Amino acid sequence: MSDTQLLICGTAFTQEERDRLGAAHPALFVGGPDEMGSLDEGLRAGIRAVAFKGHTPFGGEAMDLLPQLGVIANFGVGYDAIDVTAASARNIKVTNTPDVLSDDVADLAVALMLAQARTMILGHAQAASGRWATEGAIPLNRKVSGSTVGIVGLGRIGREIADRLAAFKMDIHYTSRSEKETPGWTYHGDVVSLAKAVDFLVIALVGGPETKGHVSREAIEALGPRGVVVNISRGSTIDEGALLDALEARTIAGAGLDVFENEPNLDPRFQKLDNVVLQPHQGSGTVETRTDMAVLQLDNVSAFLAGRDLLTPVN
Ligand code: 8YV
Repeated sequence: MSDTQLLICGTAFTQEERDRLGAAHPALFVGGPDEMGSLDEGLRAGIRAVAFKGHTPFGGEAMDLLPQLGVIANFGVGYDAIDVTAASARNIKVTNTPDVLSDDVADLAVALMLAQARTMILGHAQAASGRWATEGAIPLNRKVSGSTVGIVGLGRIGREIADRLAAFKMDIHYTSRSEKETPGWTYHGDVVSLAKAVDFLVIALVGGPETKGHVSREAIEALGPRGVVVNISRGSTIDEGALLDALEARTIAGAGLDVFENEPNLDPRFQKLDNVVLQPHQGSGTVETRTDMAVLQLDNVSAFLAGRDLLTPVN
């Protein structure tokens, strides 16, 4: 058996992130859970902690290849790639990186709303190309401040988004597992009722099987022709086919999206749309926040290997 107890798992790690983990604990590396079997059995036998980054499924089969595994420390607040039920059944703890990224993700949600409604992509092209001088101004667009927004999921990130939009004098509506202490905001028991009541629908749900397709075709239809969908959660939380149908037929006004069903290979139907603003899943992607996430992941690994309490366990 080898002395190396940490396995860094995921091609999504930057070299700097790998170096930080490796400097704290001698570590092995694999590109993803599906490559676990390529490690020598003797090396696998010593692994007690996995630092994981990415969105490739991490299931029970991969866990079984690491007989001493006690913790999977995820880089990210969303841990839908990890089969937590399988981990718990094997007495493996899972940790994530909550809170440290909420501000950035909420900032991007607001940016997507503004960029879509104020046609900033078109405006940039007009200014940068010189067409402003030759063709004149772009068509008038759409006021955001003071309009009505629906937040789907008022968790940590949803709350940050709502707080920002309250400063935009918006009328805040939301759904969540249960009604929260939110004076002046309107709770809805289901997403269709929420969509009917608002112009902007911002999805801030956790990913995973429980929320798959939660924003349904019916909800998208209920949003109506002035409706704009913003998604910074997971592509799986909305019926993407229904969203594309509605964007193509203009039965909704548009969308601002940071997440997609099949990342990074987007459905080619997205390329033909002029009523969307698309981002490459970069909600938490600032230098500051990615550093905080990396440090929290490492702190969880270190706590486990030293026999201390985990900082942010999810099971
Ligand atoms: C990813 C994210 O962790 O935190 C999450 O749930 O989706 C992101 O911050 C990041 O893209 C690294 O995979």
